[in-house]
Amino acid sequence: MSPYELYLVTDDNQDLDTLINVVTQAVAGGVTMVQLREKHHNVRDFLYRALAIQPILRANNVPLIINDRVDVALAVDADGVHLGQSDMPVAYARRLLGPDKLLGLSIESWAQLEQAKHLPIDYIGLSAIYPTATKTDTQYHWGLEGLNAALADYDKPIVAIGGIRPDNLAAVAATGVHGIALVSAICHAPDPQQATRAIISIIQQSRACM
Ligand code: TZP
Ligand code: MG
Repeated sequence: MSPYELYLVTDDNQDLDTLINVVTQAVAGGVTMVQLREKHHNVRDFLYRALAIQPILRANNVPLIINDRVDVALAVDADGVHLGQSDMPVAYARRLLGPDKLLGLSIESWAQLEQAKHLPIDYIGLSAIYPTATKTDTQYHWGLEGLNAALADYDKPIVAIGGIRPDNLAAVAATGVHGIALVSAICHAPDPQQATRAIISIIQQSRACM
């Protein structure tokens, strides 16, 4: 199983108690990686939120990835960083992080995918597969066709993100993509643990049909 298989990205609008509850339940349900994505909190609260969820993740051997901020990741000794195209260039992030931390990069176009082939990253986030209300400024929508073409073109692990929900999940998983990243399908589920279990079962069934 890929370590990226079910990659939870947290919802920056959820308060600390909700964040802890969602992460606890998602881990109990079987997510394989968690990215803390903070767009509204200051750096101090970002760091405290990372420290709040880190023990849950460590106890379950689930890697913690920090979105955007290399400094926060280093300060809390997270397992990796996920960067976008306007964040610190990955070559510099790699210098700070050293060889062992995971480093992911969001890819929003074919030109960026081409450039990514030469970068010191561990995986890419293919953004966005479908339009999504969670992030309304997505530049390009890959769809299943784009995802399949990217999988054929790029050697490192690909995590699909954006607009993936229980009803379109099976088709995305059936492409053989290494990981599926979700925000709302888990964070907004009435029962995140049950939702996570159901999602994993759909992913495993789709893979079994490949
Ligand atoms: N990057 C590209 S789309 C997205 C991010 C963080 C949001 C995905 O959220 P959802 O609710 O799983 O569509
Ligand atoms: Mg970013």
